[in-house]
Amino acid sequence: MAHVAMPVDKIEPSYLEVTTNTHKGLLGWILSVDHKRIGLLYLYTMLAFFFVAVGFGFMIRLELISPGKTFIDAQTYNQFFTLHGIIMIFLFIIPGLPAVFGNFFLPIMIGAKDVIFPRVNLLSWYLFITGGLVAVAGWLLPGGSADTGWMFYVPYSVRTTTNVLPALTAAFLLGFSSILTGINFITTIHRMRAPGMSWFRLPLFIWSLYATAWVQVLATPIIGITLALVIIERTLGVGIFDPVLGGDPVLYQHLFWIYSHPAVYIMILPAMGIVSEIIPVFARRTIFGYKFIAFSSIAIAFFGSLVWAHHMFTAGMSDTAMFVFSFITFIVSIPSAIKVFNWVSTLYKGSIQADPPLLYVLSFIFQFSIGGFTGLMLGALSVNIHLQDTSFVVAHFHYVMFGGTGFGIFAAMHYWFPKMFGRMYNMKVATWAWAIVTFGYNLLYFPMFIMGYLGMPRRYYDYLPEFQPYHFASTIGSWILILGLIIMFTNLFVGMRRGAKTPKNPWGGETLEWTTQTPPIVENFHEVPTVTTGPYDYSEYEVAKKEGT
Ligand code: HEM
Ligand SMILES: [Cu+2]
Repeated sequence: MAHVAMPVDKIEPSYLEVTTNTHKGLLGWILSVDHKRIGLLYLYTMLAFFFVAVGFGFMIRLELISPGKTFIDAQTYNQFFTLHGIIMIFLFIIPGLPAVFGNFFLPIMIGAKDVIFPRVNLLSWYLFITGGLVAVAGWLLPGGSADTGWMFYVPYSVRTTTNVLPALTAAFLLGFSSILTGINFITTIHRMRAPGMSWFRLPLFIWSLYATAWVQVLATPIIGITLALVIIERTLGVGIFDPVLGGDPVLYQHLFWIYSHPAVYIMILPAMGIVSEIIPVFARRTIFGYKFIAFSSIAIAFFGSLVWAHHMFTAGMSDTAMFVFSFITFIVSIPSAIKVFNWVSTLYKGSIQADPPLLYVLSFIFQFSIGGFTGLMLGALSVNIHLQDTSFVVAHFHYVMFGGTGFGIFAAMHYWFPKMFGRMYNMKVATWAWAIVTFGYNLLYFPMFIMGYLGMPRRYYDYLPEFQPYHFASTIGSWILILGLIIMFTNLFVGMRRGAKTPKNPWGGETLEWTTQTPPIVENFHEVPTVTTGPYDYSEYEVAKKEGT
């Protein structure tokens, strides 16, 4: 661990009490350029949007509990899953780890007092909150919210009478927020590292954020331009994508997925980073294959940018093109598998501390593996033709995005909670919540694999009676999952207000954030730390264990 000068017993007011301006109350928060406060602003607003989107998920599932109409009509059903998908992707999963935990912990983990562009950082949150409000505003306008699905496929998104413009504008603004965060992180990692913090001493969460930031900066402008073109076509009637206007709808799909597939790595890479952070701490073992894990993040970002058309195997591409995209899709699974292999190798023979952060990581590994394997199935041309646009695909992306990144966010919340708030949540309740969430989650999505394989289409409001047992189980699963989420968030909220005070390093972590005061001071460190070793060095612990002392 790093050498960090820390005046003994000098506790200063934390970032929760003072900040970078003199304002008190709300203004002290929304005008603060302190990366920790900006991280919390993202956390609270992101969770508010998450709860709204979970509400839509709950209602979608409730409608599907039995064939025919349950409580909403088909048009409302289309609007619910569209807003559910838009919010979950652009306002929860994409900002979840980079904008919340990256903002809070990246500067501390590299030994810096803030990101390099603090005002740009605050601007990225303003864009985030504006984009979020615009996304839901469509609901309040005549015609109601968009019913296109979160992919805004043309020509329907050019022709639909619902309010697709606010949703398109929201995604455009949120893309900018993501780009600014990426620029901030790349420049900060290059320029703000503490003395001795060389690249191979960087925590793996930082490597994953670095790879993610390059995808944010290089891929996001493409979706921005594409959505702007749909807005132009819709408002000015210029033919770009709509065949009636001489446009090409398949071109839209290429442009959309050239961003949206790499976007899944903006979602999963930081979650993989948090898993690499937590496993060594709760296994008390030095991570297995540090450099392989670090470089596999870069490899995933690179190869992940070359597979976008595997979403279009039923869109009429040439066999050669389909063969190439299918082949590269298999290649991308290799660096992901390297990570899973190294995580499991680190756990093997470790001194396992089964606390909530590790429990969510174990669920991550189980669910992400199912998501990964079914991704390989969908990458195989013959299987894809059969499963495209079925609920098998819906199960697949929920296993990678929710079962992966979502559970990664839950793991990060439970891991860094004591450092962020200086208090601890109830461990027993947290463990029960984890069990209920994990069980409900798998009961909700696993039946979707089976019925999708049997031919249940996605985005259908009604279905044949033979699918009902699966839908019934899946809906019950959603209730159990949501019950677990309510227990989890209530426990964290109570912990934040009344939890027991924690020491600065309750888990025995070996990275810089565990050396700071708890909660940290505004400048993070009393003086710039000097880094002398790599992260996760548990060699002493392992030797002692071997000697049985
Ligand atoms: C309580 C939690 C959730 C429930 C009950 C739920 C349920 C569902 C269901 C049933 C659908 C399929 C609708 C259909 O095709 O007819 C769906 C679609 C979707 N869900 Fe979730 N989901 C939840 C959480 C999430 C999370 C955390 C994400 C994060 C990425 C997510 C992202 C999506 C997306 C992108 C779609 C596709 C929407 C579209 O077709 O345009 N969901 N969800
Ligand atoms: Cu893809």
